[in-house]
Amino acid sequence: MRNNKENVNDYPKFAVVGHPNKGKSSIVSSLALDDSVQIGDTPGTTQIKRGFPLKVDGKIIYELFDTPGFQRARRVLAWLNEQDAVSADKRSDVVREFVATHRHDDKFRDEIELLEPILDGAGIIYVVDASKPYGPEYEVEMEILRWCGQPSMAILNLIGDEDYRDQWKSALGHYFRMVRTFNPIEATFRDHMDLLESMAQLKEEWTKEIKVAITILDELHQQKVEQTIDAIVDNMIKTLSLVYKQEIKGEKATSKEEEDAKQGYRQQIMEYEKAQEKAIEFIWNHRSIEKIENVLVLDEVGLFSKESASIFGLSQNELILTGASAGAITGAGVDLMLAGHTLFIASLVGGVVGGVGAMFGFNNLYSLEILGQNLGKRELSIGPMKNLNFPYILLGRALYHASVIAKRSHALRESIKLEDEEFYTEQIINTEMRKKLEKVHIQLRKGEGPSNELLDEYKKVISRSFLGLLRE
Ligand SMILES: Nc1nc2c(ncn2[C@@H]2O[C@H](COP(=O)(O)OP(=O)(O)OP(=O)(O)O)[C@@H](O)[C@H]2O)c(=O)[nH]1
Ligand SMILES: [Mg+2]
Repeated sequence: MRNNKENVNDYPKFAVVGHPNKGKSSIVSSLALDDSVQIGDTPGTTQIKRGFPLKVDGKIIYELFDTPGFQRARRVLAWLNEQDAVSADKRSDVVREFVATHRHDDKFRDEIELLEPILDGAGIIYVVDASKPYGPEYEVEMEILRWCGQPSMAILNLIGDEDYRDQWKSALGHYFRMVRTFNPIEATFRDHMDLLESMAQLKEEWTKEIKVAITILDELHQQKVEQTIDAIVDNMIKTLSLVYKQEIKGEKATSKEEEDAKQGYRQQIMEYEKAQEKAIEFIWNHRSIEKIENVLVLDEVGLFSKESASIFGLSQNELILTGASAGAITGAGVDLMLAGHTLFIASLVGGVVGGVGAMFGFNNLYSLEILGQNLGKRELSIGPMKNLNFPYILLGRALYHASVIAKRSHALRESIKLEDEEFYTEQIINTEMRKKLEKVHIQLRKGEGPSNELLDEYKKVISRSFLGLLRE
């Protein structure tokens, strides 16, 4: 009986099939935006079929079946050919009979797994590695697929550096109406949508639904971008306005208490950043990313070296100007601020240079105060951060992380490296953009909340920068 309450049966389904180790699972992973699909270098990674539905707002828009590769294609085809000659429209029944007859035969386990979703109505996506030469052994597989009588297309995946696509195209053209190149590792959002356009042509009944899916995915992508910007802006505000308080026992803070408070402050900033990254990974459906060094240690000398006096093109002169307009730095403070690159790192590295921070006026960077003298309870208060470069460091890290995540194919299993010095020195925020951002930073440094109007402008600037990075 049809279930018309949910779209249980009606969404398009595709079985991704082919020889072992040709990138079938990688294609499923990238098209289903699902990083839980098992991918591996050894043939036979996928042992059983599994459906990966792509859900948007709880509704399935299409489903991809990951399947094991053909193992005994020749014997299957021999069996099919041994049956009494049947007309083309009955051939899928013969395949069905093959599956029924051999269901418990371990020899054909892989073939049965891969044929089942097709016999249940899935369209066929046949995957080949076109960086290897074509060979007639693939014809047996394609012939079996032809017996299934389902709409089908071939995908040329280039796993290695060679390119035998022309050979493959002439051969595949005999078996498939459509042959497309798709690289699951490097595929961009656009490539994904283009492939869907092709898939929409496979079966008339699915055309409309896949076109709708494309629209839904476009909107979803837009939504993800907006959510990402929100996450970044929220974190900027939270971090830049952070005031960390810690109770002290005596009249004055001991150096240990001061160190603890600084440590607590740093820790909080790092935790905020980690939470932001998690939130952004979640937005983009990356659930199990491994990251190499991801903590806001700010101890990479290269990042703040004198050679790169600017971050985001912030020249020393501009730094002074920004400082003056911020009203935060005066007189001797300017020198202090310019030394800030190294000083800031020094103060964050802790241990070794704990004293250096104090010597050069740690207070000027963090504003370390003792509060509540009269209440019998004394607190050390650190923040908001006064260092003028800090917002740009924070923003640079956030934009870099977010753009890597947003562009990342779900088929990629490599861990990501988040330390890319090059990135920070790039002009991803120009002077005009920076002026707008600075209006908000100034207020946050003063411990004030920015107006909605300023905040809107702030979001727009960050959004422009992020969209630029996505296009790169
Ligand atoms: N560089 C590169 N590597 C790829 C590409 N597609 C797949 N691979 C790699 O090729 C190997 C096999 O990929 P899978 O997606 O597991 O292949 P499969 O066809 O599902 O393999 P089985 O399940 O064993 O049949 C993995 O190491 C992938 O990372 C690609 O387009 N480029
Ligand atoms: Mg696989």
